[in-house]
Amino acid sequence: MTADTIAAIATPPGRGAIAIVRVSGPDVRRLAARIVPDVQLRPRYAHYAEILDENHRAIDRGLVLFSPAPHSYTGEDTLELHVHGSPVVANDVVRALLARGARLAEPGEFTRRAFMNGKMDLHAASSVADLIDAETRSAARAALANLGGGLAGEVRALRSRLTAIVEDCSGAIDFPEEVPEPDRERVDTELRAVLERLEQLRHDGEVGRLVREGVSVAIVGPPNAGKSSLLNALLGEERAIVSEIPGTTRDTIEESIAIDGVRVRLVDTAGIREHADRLEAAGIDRTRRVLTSARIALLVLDGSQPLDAEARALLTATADRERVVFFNKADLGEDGAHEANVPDAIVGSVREPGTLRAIRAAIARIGWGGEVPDLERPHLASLYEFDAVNAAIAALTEARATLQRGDAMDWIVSDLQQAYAVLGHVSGDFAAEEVLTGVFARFCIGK
Ligand SMILES: Nc1nc2c(ncn2[C@@H]2O[C@H](COP(=O)(O)OP(=O)(O)OP(=O)(O)O)[C@@H](O)[C@H]2O)c(=O)[nH]1
Ligand SMILES: [Mg+2]
Repeated sequence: MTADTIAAIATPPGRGAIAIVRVSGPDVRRLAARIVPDVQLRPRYAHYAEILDENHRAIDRGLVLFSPAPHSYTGEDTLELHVHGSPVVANDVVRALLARGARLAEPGEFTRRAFMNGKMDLHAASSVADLIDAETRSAARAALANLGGGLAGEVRALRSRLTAIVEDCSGAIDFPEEVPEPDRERVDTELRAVLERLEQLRHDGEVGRLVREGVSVAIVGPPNAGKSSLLNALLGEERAIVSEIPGTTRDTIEESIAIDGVRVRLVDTAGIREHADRLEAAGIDRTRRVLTSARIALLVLDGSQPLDAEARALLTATADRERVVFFNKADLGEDGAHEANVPDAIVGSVREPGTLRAIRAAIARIGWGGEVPDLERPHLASLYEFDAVNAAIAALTEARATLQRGDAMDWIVSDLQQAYAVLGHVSGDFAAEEVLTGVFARFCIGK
């Protein structure tokens, strides 16, 4: 049990209907006796009482809820004080608690204690922050699936299967006379089954990432092609300045739209051309950076004109990546579009609703295979979990290659042990301090 007692405001800063102050730790009963002396604490009962400051002056009247250990969020004695939603009142309650010996909680410290006291596994604890940060309904649903737990148990089961294989192999290595080598076919089948499950986990995790973070799309092309016009048309509002002067957009403009309920972050950029003044050149540098980091390149070209050198260079530069090629200004002609002859290119105009539909569909096809992503199973969410599962997949793939080459069985043991060890990070059986710090640093104070 943790030695000290922590307190913090759990509701957002600013005015509201109510504010909640949360207290957790071994000293909760004593603190309650001081600041709500009229209350005879009953577990999970809503007491209505006067809350006193350290000089016995009333701060407010509000609800007092007591949850004794271990049946509370943190697993410790906790107290929740619901007061009127004024920042002054809530702060005074915290100040009174601190004056009586409580300590101000660090970000995520309540949830960290819940994890430490075995109330939730690390994966579930980290999904609390994902739920709070969710920006779309599907992101919230996915986080809730993780909050329910289950991933740790699943990964633990995979680890036991690896241990069983290692034990079989070790017996044969240690006592070659008495213990026969395990059947290669059987070991391989078992490894394949574990690998398939890990790959499924990785796949679900990628869907989860998509649902949580959305997809970034860089709108790039030569000056005057109609990039800003496209951004405005997709948004349905005049967000970016559009003009017939090439080089109108100097800085990147980012806006989000939803396609199939997925957040799509559109970034309009400065048109790329060789001979640009200094200011424009700085914008073009930025365009190149956005292009590198975006998931999808949306290349906008003037399809009514023969292609110039910039348009050709961009077509070549984006040929090997995920992209949508859009020849705009079809109302003025399609010469450039026909000349370029790019498969799957969209030929049309930002002024045509059908063209916009085609562009949205192309983003959906590349971004999530056209199927609305949804995830109601526990799945990988943090970077360290992805790293661990990738490392385990690499080690087990190597082990299978060793088996198939017909090499000695003892060679696979270290790969299996490696996979077993890294998966311990995902099941939470083996959490390094850096990982814990990383997980809880994302939280707000009071959670
Ligand atoms: N006829 C026609 N004109 C268009 C179309 N799309 C855009 N334009 C015009 O093309 C000009 C350039 O449009 P912008 O959207 O500012 O082009 P841009 O690619 O953002 O240009 P920069 O910001 O300078 O790189 C404007 O005058 C638009 O009205 C189209 O489909 N047909
Ligand atoms: Mg522009």
